[in-house]
Amino acid sequence: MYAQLVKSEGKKSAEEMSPEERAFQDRVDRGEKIEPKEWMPEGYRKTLIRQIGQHAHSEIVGQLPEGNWITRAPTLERKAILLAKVQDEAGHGLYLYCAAETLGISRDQLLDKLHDGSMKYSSIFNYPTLTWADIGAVGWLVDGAAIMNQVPLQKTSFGPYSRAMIRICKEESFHQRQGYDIMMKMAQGTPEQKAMAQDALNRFWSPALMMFGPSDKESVHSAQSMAWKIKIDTNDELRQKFVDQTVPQAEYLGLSIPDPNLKWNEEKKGYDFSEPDWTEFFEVIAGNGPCNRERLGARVKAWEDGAWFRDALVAHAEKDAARRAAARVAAE
Ligand code: FAQ
Repeated sequence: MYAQLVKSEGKKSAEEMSPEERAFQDRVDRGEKIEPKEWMPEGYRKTLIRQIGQHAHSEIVGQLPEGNWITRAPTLERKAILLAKVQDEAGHGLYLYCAAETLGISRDQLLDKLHDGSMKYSSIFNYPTLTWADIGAVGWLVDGAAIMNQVPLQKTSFGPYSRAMIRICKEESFHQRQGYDIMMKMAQGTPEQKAMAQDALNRFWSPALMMFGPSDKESVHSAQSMAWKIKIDTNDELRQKFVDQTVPQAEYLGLSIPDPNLKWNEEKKGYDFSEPDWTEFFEVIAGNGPCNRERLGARVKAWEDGAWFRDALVAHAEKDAARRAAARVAAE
């Protein structure tokens, strides 16, 4: 089974719910925010830890494909912008780990689960960034897909997650614009640069569609997560919105979406498009994508290399606490 951490048992009917669960569901239905110390069903808590934790891991692992290009950015200005963007992703990871910690799990526990493979991060970061145009495609498509998913999450029912999303979305908009700006420069550049931009779009299009998760009929968590307003839209609804928003942007760039079945459908007022290769998606999330081992290896190494620093911080905090305690005793 590809979903491993929390088994969603399906949405309960009002009759199946306990009185506490019914009262909780009423609060969610009224649009009230749920705060960390308030009563919540265990499944709600676990689902949030799973989703927020995976989201945090995605931000942190997502620094790697872009970090790879900081030393090779074509100008000083591009380097400064990319550096700022990668730092923003670290910040997003930190807000999200803090939001997850309010649910009774520590950051160290979450990181252990990332490192031992029992928690996921977004499939998209298991693809390589081979050229500078890929950095444009990541900003345009990956941040574009991330915003499409995250704007509705500003209204999610859990207070700390919703508040983290408000700030994150502001920064993601800047990220998407910087990616599109790189694509614009490449698409309006020499024929070789335009070909690089097209090649980046060809490789990132389908993985970007996969970011929204499996099709609704395969999505095991959607029904319960939507009832609890942990998710606001279904995977397929968001994927459709993303395609409808992105196709005109590609046309403006003079690039073609690599999908022979892409066609405007007047009846649904949206594009018809090919499903991504779901076999590839399930392979990637099972750990067999092009860069899974490299990405996880880099995170584990960073964690192990940082052990001396974490130990030093703890030793300093303990010494400081002992000094303060001694000073208090001396003053009494
Ligand atoms: N990759 O039943 P569903 C970013 C898993 S942020 C890997 O549909 P759910 C910023 C899913 O976890 C990108 N695994 O699940 C940035 C579950 O497995 P589990 C991250 C995936 O949770 C930009 C199983 O499949 N954003 O990019 C994926 O209801 C540039 C069943 O699927 C978020 O995390 C996938 N694509 O819906 C950073 C947003 N899709 O956990 C740096 C918050 C599904 O049972 C550079 N998350 N799975 O083992 C969500 O909205 C949801 O969790 C979904 C999945 C929509 C991702």
